[in-house]
Order: sequence, then C-alpha cells, then structure tokens
Amino acid sequence: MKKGIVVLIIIAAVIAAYFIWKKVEAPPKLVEIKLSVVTKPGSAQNIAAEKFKELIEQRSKGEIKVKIFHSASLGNETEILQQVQMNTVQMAVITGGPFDTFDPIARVINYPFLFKDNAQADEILDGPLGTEILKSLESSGFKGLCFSENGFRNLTNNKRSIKSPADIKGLKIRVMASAIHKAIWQALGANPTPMPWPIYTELEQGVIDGQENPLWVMEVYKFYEIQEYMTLSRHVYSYHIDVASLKWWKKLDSKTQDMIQKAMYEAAVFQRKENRDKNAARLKLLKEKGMQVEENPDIAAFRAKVANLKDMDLYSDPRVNAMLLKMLDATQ
Ligand code: EAX
Repeated sequence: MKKGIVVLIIIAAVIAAYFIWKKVEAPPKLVEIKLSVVTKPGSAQNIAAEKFKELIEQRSKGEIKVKIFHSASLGNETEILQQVQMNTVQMAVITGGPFDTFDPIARVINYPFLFKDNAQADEILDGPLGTEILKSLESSGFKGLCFSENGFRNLTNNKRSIKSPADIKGLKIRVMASAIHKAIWQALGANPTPMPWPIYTELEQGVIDGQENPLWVMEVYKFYEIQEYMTLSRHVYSYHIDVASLKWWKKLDSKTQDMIQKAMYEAAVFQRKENRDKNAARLKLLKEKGMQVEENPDIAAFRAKVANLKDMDLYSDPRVNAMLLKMLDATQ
C-alpha cells in the first residue's frame, strides 16, 4: 500500500515537472511584429513592408502577425530607430541616411557616386561587404536583415535648371539627418538643411529651395506640383536597411529567425525590382506634369567636387575607414 502511494507521488511529480518544463521551454505560439516605416502606402519602404507581411503571415500559417505603422505614425526615422533599439517596435524599413547617427558605418554606402548601377549595388550589398555592414549594426542594438532600396537620388529645386555644380551655389537644399549627406551638399556649394521626412510643406512654403530623392518620391509625394526643375544627378544610391530589434531577435528561436530573415530578403528583392521597373514610366509622368528635366548633367564636375570626402573626419574612425576603402576598391 505504502509502495503504491510512493509510486503515485513520483508519477504526479514527473507529470508536474513535465508541464512546468513545457511552459518554460515552449516558444510563445504567436509572434506579433510591429513594423514601422516613415513613408506612406505606395512608397518604396511600404512596398517592402507589405510584401514581408504577406510572405511571413502566409508561411507561418498565422503564427507570425505583422502590423505596419506607416506615414510617420510612430515618429520620424531617427525616432523609429530608437524604438527598435528598445524593442517597443520590432522591425523597420529605414532609409540609409538616418542610420548614420547610430553607426557611422552606414555612411560608407551613402558615399557619393559609389555604385555605378543597380547590378553593382546588388552585388555588393547582397555580398560579403553588405553582410559585414549589417553585422556591425549589432553593436548599436540592431539586427540588420538585408537591404531594400529607395533608389538613386536626384536633385529637384524651384529656382533654376541645374547642369553643373556651379548652378547649385547658395541653394537651400533639404538633406536627411546624416552627416555625409550634409557634407556632400556643402561640397557641391549648396546650403544644406537637415530635416526629417516629410518635407512637402517646407518646399511649398519656400523654407527650402530644393531636395533630393529617387524618382518614386517625386511621383508618390506629388513634388511635381511644387518643384519645377529636376536634374538626374544620381549622386547617391539610397538604400534601406531592413532591420530588427536585436533585443527581440535574441529571444526568437532559430526557426522563426530563419523564416523572418528569408521572407524579408525575398520582400527586398521583390521591392527593388518593382521600383526599378517603374522608373521609365515615372520619368515620363514627371515630364508630362511639367517638370523640366536635365537628363545629362555634368557628372564629371559633380564627382570632382566631392572627390575629397573620403579624407574627411567623417571617415576617420578606423573601422569605418577600413570599410570605405574596401568598398571603393570593390566599386571604382
Ligand atoms: O523616402 O528622407 C528622405 O529623403 C528619404 O529618402 C525618405 O525615406 C523618403
């Protein structure tokens, strides 16, 4: 009889231990992701975010849910990145510029006239140098997943047609919150004004004379209504970093991490292609809307003005400098 009770107690203890262990070990069933972008639906960032949501929700059979916060509803890109660091936002698609203040390594890809075309940008950013940059963001609390794109940036303004840097002199140009972007426009002779997105009102009211962004921005944000001149300067390849909170990432099991990584990369590849496929039609539309487009600016003169940027203090951190040299070596 006594023996029977002991056996029962042991069985009960084993069952209890099993359930306690299961509760501790079992990953939470539902993963909820807040994903933030500063721009509105139809934007490059949003297209990458929407595609990611579609892929991951389908593949996880509903176990991973994504809620997208767009149109600066959680603040500007710097503020979004702070929330990602704290894990109050789990993921974001962020333009390369604002990363600059979190980790100066981001400056390397913003280097003017770095990539000669889309194919080269993909080759480098999807390759070992891109991976090294993503990895180094971990020291500032980010898990860099991959790169989607804004595209090559072009100058618009409301004062005059611009063919060479001499025409830029004194123009008040809005730039992203990024030391390298500011330095580029200083070197080109403008009066650069850092300002977070969005900037339509400032352009409309003449607080700034111009801005620079890829073609989709001029269409989606209707800049053709308020900017008369555009120059196809293609001075910087503007990337997005598709990023996750490192704090959050570390808590996910490896299967979930792999699924997220894979879906975000596929979304990025999809978005880059769709962005590029639309550029010819966008240029046509912007001309039809009345923008005067300088299609053959004096790029050699632009390049000459920014040739010394690599020697500036901006790149003096040994880690950043080493990466810049590797990048220039691989591209120029
Ligand atoms: O897509 O702030 C900027 O100029 C960025 O390019 C923004 O993401 C618009």
